Amino acid sequence: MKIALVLAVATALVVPASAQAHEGAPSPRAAGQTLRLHDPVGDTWSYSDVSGYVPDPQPAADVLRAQVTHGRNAVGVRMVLDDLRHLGTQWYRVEIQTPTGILWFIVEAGKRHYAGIVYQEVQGEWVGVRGVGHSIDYAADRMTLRVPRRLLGEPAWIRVRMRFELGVPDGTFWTDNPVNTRPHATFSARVPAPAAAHGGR
Ligand SMILES: [Ca+2]
Ligand SMILES: [Ca+2]
Repeated sequence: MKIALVLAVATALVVPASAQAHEGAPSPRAAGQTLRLHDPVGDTWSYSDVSGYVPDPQPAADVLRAQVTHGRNAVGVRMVLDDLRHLGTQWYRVEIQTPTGILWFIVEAGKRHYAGIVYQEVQGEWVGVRGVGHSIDYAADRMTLRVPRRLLGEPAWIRVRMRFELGVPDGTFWTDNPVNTRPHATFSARVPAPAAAHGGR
């Protein structure tokens, strides 16, 4: 019953994507069903409640690579950082756009939960979500998120917008994303579903 409830919530609260559909100038086709992104070293930004974004190298928040895989059963998102550590609180924010909407996922890691907890953001609220898997490997500087396609409505394609944020107790935050060298990420190119996942077309 719990699973059914979560699925209903996820389906009901998909937000129309039209407003953001033109961001990021995606190419119409991604190579295969895996999209690989490479990001520069040192393009992290710091900010706080009282300051704007300032270029500020921070290896513990520096995304170097990312990968989006659109598999037959699930969408996989991987982020590789320069020097991921047990430091402060960390948020991996992953938005998955489909032809019918956008779903927001967050993996939060921090003191006493550096293994990470995955949430779905639904109308500003963070709710637990079943069936979404994640892992954080601090030795490999890598976070992996796996979202079943059924939770996304078995989409013909997806685009992903992702970013990493690190906050430390003095109120300083850093952010980076694998799509550009600016503080704010844009959506990736489309990653189509494997033909077998939507009727063999
Ligand atoms: Ca980077
Ligand atoms: Ca970047």
